[in-house]
Amino acid sequence: MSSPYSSRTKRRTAIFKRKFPRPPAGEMAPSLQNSSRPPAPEDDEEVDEEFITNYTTLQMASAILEPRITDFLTRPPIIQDILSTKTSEDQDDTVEKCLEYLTGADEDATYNTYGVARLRREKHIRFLSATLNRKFPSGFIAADASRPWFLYWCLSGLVLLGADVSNWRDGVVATARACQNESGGMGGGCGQMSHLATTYAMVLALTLVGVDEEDVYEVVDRKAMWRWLNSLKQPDGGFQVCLGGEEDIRGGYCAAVIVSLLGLPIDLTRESPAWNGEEGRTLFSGLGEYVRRCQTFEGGISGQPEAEAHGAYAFCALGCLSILDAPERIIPKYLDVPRLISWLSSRQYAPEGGFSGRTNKLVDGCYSHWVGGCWPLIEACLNGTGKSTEQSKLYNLRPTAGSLFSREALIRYTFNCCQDFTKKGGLRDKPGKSSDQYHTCYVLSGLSSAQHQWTWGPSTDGNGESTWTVEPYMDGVQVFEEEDRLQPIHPVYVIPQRHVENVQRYFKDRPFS
Ligand code: FPP
Ligand code: K
Ligand code: ZN
Repeated sequence: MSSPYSSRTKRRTAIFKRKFPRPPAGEMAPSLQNSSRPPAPEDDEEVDEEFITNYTTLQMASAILEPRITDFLTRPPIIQDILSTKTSEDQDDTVEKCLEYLTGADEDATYNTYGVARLRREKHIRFLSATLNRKFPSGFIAADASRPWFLYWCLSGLVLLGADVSNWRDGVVATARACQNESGGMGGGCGQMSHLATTYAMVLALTLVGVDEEDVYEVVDRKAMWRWLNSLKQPDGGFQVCLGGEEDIRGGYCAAVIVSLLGLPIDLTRESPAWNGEEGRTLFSGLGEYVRRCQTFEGGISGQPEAEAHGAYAFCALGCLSILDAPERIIPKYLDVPRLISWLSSRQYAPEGGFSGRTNKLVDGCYSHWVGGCWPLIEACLNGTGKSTEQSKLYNLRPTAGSLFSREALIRYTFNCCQDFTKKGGLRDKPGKSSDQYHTCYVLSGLSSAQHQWTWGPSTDGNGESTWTVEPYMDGVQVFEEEDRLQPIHPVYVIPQRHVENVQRYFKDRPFS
């Protein structure tokens, strides 16, 4: 039977051979440097096999000292689905486009000897700074409900890139003041209704600029915030994202972040919809159970019970649980970890190297964080101290040996496919899409996570508590340049650890009035 893909596959192989002359699988790969590529034939030109063979021999001679690149990152997938649909066509187009970039298609990029494009650090810094400094034209009216988000995305991206953000401090405080409502929480803009997502983003933005100037934290009306959170807490354990709005797992994660950073009490007020007369119920009662109800038949996590599993919600679920208790205790208590790992693993695609957000959809750079950011939390669950819980025994959960995902593949996707190499800068979903602040933030967060090793283990204070520590990830071949390593960010709060600890310390014993 002839496959509907055969002509397409032939074309791909031809493109591939001329772009990427290389010895058979298992041997050394040739250099991917711009300078060492053969001149590309025109699109309809026959591929000259003899030329390719000679060239390959030449390349092999010069490639002996170079590490090989795993085949699955340089060729179309070996197994193709025979059924052709819009979905499979989009997937094929994405593979083809990504292969071009993975093998050095961008004329404006500079590649290292591993074929990895260099980080355009200064350009990305300029892209994000320009957003913060700019007055937006009327076309941006829809973004008026996302002011705190733009602040968080830009400041977080800048901090990841190692830039100083202190000069935006006053602007952030002024925006926080304008977005905050007397009834508690922050809206997306001045005079807008408070929402958990925008409050979360605003609190993170404040912690990003407040680390060396703690007065900044005082802009938050904590008492009103606590009352407002109480009004959103639902009898089934979850949170509405705004008064009368939808209840979903974003609400649970954002509420847990806000409470734990601002040191709010978890007491439940009698006015809360969740109050049922039972003493001892708190803002966190039933939240683990709510998260459990979001795990789907696929093993992934949906926004609400009975919906479709999506990577963004997997991160919310794991982040939320990791705030409520130690990952090794609470994650296996509420989630079927093996099935979640299986689903998360299925999100990384080859040869693209990036992650998709859900089954049968395309890779997208923002999932480098939403999916990629799940791995340190899963590792903490598997490797954490005192892990002999009932669930971990039941599932025979064992410490990990090495990474649970391909860091190299994600790193190649990020540097080669997600950077905008024009003078605009910034990072993007995938080749062909334009860069934006949201993708710049989360592509960088995911890259940072792939470049570091976070460990959850006994604190060196010897106080018997566990804590997060971080080191640069150094195992195996490092395909990116050391200069292109980003700053680490906390795996639960997605801001630097120093900022998390500073705001928590500030509010720890502060009177709550
Ligand atoms: C689908 O978009 C996207 C979703 C179903 C979830 C989006 C949620 C977040 C990005 C994060 C929320 C988290 C917090 C903390 C507020 P799509 O259909 O355009 O993309 P896809 O094809 O990749 O699924
Ligand atoms: K998407
Ligand atoms: Zn995206």
